[in-house]
Amino acid sequence: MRPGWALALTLLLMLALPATALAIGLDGNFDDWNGQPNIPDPVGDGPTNNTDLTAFYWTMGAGEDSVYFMFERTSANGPVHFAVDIDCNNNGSFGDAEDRRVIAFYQPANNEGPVFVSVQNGQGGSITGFSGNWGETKRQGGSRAELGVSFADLGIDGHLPVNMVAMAGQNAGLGNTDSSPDGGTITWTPIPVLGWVILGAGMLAIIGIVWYRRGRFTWGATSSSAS
Ligand SMILES: [Ca+2]
Ligand SMILES: [Ca+2]
Ligand SMILES: [Ca+2]
Repeated sequence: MRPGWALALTLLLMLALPATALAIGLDGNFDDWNGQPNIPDPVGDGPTNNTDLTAFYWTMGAGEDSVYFMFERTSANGPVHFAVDIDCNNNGSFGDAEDRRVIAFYQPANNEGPVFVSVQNGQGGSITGFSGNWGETKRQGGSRAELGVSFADLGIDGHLPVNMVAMAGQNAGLGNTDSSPDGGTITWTPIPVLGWVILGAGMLAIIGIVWYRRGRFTWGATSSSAS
């Protein structure tokens, strides 16, 4: 392989690494979500203005032990229950004990955006709860809230695919919601094994190239001094 190619491959890997290590800060600031996986939802198809999802974002934590979600709705100031159902055992049902429903009760105020998270299993049993100032304030528009959940609380290790659907509803029971995607699910493997295999293969290729070039150089020097 020509040296230029090796350099190009190295640069490619350097570009790939920060993408997998990008960290989301739970701080009610949403610039860190730019470029993260997301699905937009139509404006105006929610039960009410307050419960009209406009986008759902998801990504993995930098420490590979948690996932982050971000919900966006139309600009509205009322309280709302955002939620994501996760088919953790990937069997097409959200109702198993292995599955999870993550509910974020978001109640924007003038100067803060409190988010109260409860994690339940697929049968409604409580797993854990926590809260933080992770949403926009009313003054900021009152439309976005972010949160993080550990793999441990989800009962997953991140290496197998899960199915997800996001919702926004007025009540904790989430009986009448705006769902995203409409009539489908998001399939996601938080830790993409194939990505790391490709990255590992790339690193091995570079090591091989360096070894080969150094070997040839030594051989060439020896050869020329001998002649
Ligand atoms: Ca943030
Ligand atoms: Ca919508
Ligand atoms: Ca399931």
